[in-house]
Amino acid sequence: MGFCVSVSHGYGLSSSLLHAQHPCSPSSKSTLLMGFPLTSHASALNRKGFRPQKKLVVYAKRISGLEEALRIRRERELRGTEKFRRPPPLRRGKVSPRLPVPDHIPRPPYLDSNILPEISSEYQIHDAEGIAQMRAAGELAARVLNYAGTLVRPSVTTDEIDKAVHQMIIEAGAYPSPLGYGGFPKSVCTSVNECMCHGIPDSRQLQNGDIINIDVTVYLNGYHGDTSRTFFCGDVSGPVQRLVKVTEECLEKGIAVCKDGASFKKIGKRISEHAEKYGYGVVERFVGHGVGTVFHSEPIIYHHRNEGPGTMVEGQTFTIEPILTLGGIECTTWPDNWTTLTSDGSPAAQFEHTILITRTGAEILTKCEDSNL
Ligand SMILES: [Co+2]
Repeated sequence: MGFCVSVSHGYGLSSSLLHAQHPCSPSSKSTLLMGFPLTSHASALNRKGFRPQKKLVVYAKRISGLEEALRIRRERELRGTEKFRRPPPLRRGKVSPRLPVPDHIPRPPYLDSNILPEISSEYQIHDAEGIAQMRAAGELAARVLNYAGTLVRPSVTTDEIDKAVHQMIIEAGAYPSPLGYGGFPKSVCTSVNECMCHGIPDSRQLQNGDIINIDVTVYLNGYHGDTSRTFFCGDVSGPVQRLVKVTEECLEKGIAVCKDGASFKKIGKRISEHAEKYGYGVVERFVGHGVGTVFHSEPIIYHHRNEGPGTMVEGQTFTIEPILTLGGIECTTWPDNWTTLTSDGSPAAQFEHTILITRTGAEILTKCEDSNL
């Protein structure tokens, strides 16, 4: 699902530090940096190992020069030779009552509590039967997402998209995984413009020029399939279109390095390299995750440069779900404890697939044959 999980410090995850308890306000960001100093400079320096003080200064200067160039480029894009007009800030609409799920549909185990479940520490590695079930869950999630995308147009509300997604999922005999997860009130996440993830569907009508990420997770026969895409609503400005396109490319490039035995840290390296070419920020706070019979488990998949441990194993399933922004990567969470926006109001885009690791590569389980993806 588009519920990526929120990173705390260290390489592991602690559910007590998930965003519901710790919205990523600027103050919590500083905690993150103290305990988890994997900014692009720090990790670049780590790779080089110890350096004498003088060289370090030179190196830091070079990096800050590069960052400055990237910042100027981003600002130029925001000002826009292509007339990028920032839409009005996102406002919360009215959230309709929770939709019912028929009794015969099996429910995931986390519904009894409004507290976010612990992140399971076990990798999810499947036998042939499990792989068949994962394929089925992934295929349904992809079809639902594709359908949801066809509904995107000016004047449609995100609540209407939620209702349609909910209906399609229960008609397929599956449960919409986000519904009731940690108290989440809806069946899908809809994240518009500067909302980077976990937007709650509501009465807001989509506007011409909006972008919207729709994040679908289904729980089918005991297995979760998790996928999201960012869609255009009407005429989207050139700079924002480019952000969306590059974000999708970043997902593809992250997937391309995956295979049995590959290091997880390669994913973040490859994604960051591509995003940096365009001067886009890669959000660090939200990460990909193991997915299968459990919604969120290890491994934690960082999308930024990192020195995290671990290698991929054949038969393993996890998500990759990078979020890129046209400006800064700091985020702010609304009092609803879910809706997370870029702090500077710049647009954000996200794409996500559930993948299966094979001996020679990765199979995308949430690829929709009907779409271009
Ligand atoms: Co996810």
